[in-house]
Amino acid sequence: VNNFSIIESTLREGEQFGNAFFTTEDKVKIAKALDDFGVEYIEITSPAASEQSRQDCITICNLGLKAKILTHVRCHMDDARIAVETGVDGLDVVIGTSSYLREFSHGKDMDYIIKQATEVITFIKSKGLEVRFSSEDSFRSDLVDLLNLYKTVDKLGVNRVGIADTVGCANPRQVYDLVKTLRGVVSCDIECHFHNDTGCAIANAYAALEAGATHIDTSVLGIGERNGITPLGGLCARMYVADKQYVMDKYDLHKLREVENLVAETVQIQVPFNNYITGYCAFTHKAGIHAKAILNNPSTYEILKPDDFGYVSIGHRLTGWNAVKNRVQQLGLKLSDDEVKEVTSQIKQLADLKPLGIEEVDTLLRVFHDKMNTPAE
Ligand code: HCA
Ligand code: CU
Repeated sequence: VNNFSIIESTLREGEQFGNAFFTTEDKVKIAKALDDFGVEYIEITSPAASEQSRQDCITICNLGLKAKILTHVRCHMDDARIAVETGVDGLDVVIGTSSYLREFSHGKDMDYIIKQATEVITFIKSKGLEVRFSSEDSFRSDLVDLLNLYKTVDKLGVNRVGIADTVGCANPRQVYDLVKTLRGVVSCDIECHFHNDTGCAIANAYAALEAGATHIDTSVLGIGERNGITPLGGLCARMYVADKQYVMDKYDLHKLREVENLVAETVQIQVPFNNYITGYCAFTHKAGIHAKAILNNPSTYEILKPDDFGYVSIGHRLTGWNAVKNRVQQLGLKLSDDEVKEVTSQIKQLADLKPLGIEEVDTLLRVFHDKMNTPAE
């Protein structure tokens, strides 16, 4: 599993999230933040969707980012013709409507689909661009038809074929089996896209990678259609545990919080309290026995090392009040800047004797907060 790329789809799948209305400026900010984080690909909404989408697509292509820019289009010549003129590095082509799929899974119209796919793929390749070919709702499609179709497009020279769990019904074992089978049939790369309706999106991504997939679609905080897809941060947590050095070399994990906060603010949601890595309780321990062990040796109950994700230790004598203010906000406590400065000086005094663990600091902050908010008698 230590050879994969992220196709970051916040600006495509994420734009289908109920609360998402990205302006050009929002898109540019998000694309830059994702590029800083280090994702290999940024997927953006089809330029055929609207004139503004087309212009934004061109704008993002002109930013000169390190990440490759992909757009996502239906398997139609009309869409492909518009997309290849925008400056993108590649096209993620998807077999469009579900009625196709229904016919497809009944074995009808297979010839039509192959003809259409051949025309579109050949055209994109003639422009020297990357191309991925994917079917929607792969897990409820007829396996024989699916494999035949993928075999055909593999021979046409696509860079990747894609599997999409459009409705979020797949479980990790089904994913493993399908990807493993597909791995034996095509020689190109395999991209996977998992919806999270039953909470399997990260596990499914991991199972796909174990079975030989090479590319995983994510979005920041998992935003997308319904309850979304594999979240970027959650996938990073999963892969960090599988191969820490590989993940740390590829991605700037310290920037995860920043990109999540940016997207959360843009679509007006809160980062969930129990979010992977960045949720405010991700590294808090309440049970006395856990807390004590953590203080002696953090790896006792923590498989993710907070420092690797940009957590600044605030329990030492050099702690600045801004770092303390961050933690106060994470804990959902309300303190004025002056109050934060006051509690910071208390932390420094105690830390002069011995560095404090995050537990001790949290307790101190809560006690201080309660004191400030208790009406004087
Ligand atoms: C869509 C559906 C899609 C496509 C996924 C993909 C899905 O909005 O077009 O092309 O990889 O979940 O099937 O997001
Ligand atoms: Cu999707």
